[in-house]
Amino acid sequence: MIKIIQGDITTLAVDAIVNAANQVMLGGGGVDGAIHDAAGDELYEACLKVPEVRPGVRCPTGEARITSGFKLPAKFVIHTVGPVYRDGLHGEPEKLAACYRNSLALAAENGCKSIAFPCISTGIYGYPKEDAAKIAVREVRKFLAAKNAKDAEEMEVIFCCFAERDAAVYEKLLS
Ligand code: AR6
Repeated sequence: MIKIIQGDITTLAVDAIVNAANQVMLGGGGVDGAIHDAAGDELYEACLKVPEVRPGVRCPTGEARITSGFKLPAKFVIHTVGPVYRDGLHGEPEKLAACYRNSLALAAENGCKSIAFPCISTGIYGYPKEDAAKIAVREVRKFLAAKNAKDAEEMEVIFCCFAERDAAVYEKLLS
């Protein structure tokens, strides 16, 4: 099932919320900052413990890592790193699609039945909102179709949009 919610992702009592993080994974601005603030210092400590794959990189662009949610109502935080948008011709669509796929796979592996996504890459990283939403919806639909075909188990996927106009973009795509 796919749902759209307009609001602050840190308030959602779901199994997992997704964080639009950066490769270092130690917090930042935007939704990343909000998630770290609400989860508390333990989230920072947990992120520090995620091994670096190379100096300064805990999570390469397009991949995902999971931690506990600590003070958040959500059980887990899935950290993923969206692409920085240049012109759409430098692998950005594939990288953004990978964020959704890898986050959903990690959620399923950890037994999550509900997951909420922010609009990854569409803030500081500058991805055009409509293009990003199309990729998000396509990947989630693909994942749910494959999952249901396999074990008939529904996962609730929420697109959590901070801004009303972002929610409107998703409403249009899902109608
Ligand atoms: N709940 C839901 N969505 C939110 C919230 C919130 N509390 N706060 C912001 N958004 P951004 P990015 C929306 O910039 O573009 C960080 O510094 C926001 O309106 O958070 O992937 C990281 O550390 C926008 O639609 O993430 C990285 O360095 C969406 O979240 C970099 O920013 C994503 O905006 C990642 O940039």
